[in-house]
Amino acid sequence: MLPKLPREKLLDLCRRMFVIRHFEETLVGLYDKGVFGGHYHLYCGQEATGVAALSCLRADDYLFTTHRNHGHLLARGVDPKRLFAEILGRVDGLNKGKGGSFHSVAPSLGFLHSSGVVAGIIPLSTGTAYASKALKNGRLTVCLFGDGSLEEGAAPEAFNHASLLKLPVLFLCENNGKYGAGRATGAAQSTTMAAYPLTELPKAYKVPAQQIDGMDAGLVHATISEAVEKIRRGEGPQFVETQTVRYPGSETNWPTVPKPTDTSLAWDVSGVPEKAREWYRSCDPVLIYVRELVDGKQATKEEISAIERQVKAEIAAAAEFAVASPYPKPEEAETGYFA
Ligand SMILES: Cc1ncc(C[n+]2csc(CCOP(=O)(O)OP(=O)(O)O)c2C)c(N)n1
Repeated sequence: MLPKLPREKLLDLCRRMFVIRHFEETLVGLYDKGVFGGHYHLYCGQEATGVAALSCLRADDYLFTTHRNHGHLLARGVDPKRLFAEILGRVDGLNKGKGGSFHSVAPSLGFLHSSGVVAGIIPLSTGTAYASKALKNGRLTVCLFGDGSLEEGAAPEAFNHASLLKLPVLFLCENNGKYGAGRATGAAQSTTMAAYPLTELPKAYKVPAQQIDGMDAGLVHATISEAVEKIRRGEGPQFVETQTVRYPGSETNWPTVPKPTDTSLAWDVSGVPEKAREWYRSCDPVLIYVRELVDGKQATKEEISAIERQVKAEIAAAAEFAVASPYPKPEEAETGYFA
């Protein structure tokens, strides 16, 4: 369903989803051409969660994210030029090219840390929530992590503290394992987590928890808005698990693009490789959203294509900017770090 928002806002969410999708598909192309090295992770397939959830926050709220961070940074408004440059290790990057894909941060937008250590951010988010409560500054913390984090001891420890102290923190678990390999159909994690459904874990610590469809932007928006309101009212931490299906191009460690995304795929997938067609037809959250906008008479196909064309041009220019940006100077190798 569509979020209950004015048309302008609905179209802005659409634009942000396109930014993430085209940014990452372009990134795969840069990697394939050997423009940068190292491992990176795609957020494709989770856009309806990131974009809809982050649209419910205030500009001064804190955010923490993981290795799958590009989508969160872009959804919050990071300049694609600076993020490309960061991932490519260039001096114009968000963090002067020293953080790379895994550790890109944007403190001015609330992102104090993104971590490749699974679950590492969960206690940190509880820390900022504790500080906000002590300072009475009204700032909420949102901690975005994958389902794998719940297998780490840091998660229950943080839930316990957040619950006892009624801290203003939203634990947002993006479970991209629905129908994943080696998992019972529709029942991901039943083989790796004794606490199943995953919401049982936070509930054991009296953190209210719910599981929702993460490909439904309207449902994500409604659920997160309500959770955020409860936290701001002082009711303490909330936990939401959004379920998504992995982008077909992320099935191996080295991402590929089955077919570059285009609005036209919302209605015709005949040009897509057979094994990815079903994903574009029924799982792709960007295409689901595009179909909902048109069916709900909020935009015409042409209007959406025009937004997409503008985003594609912006992303192409951003990639060009990053490729032209120099590497940091060797004498700067030891600056800008802390340990
Ligand atoms: C503490 C720790 N243990 C193991 C790893 C290796 N590792 C990297 S990604 C990953 C899986 C993470 O799964 P999930 O949190 O569900 O995120 P996803 O990549 O599926 O989005 C693991 C185990 C790590 N980075 N940190």
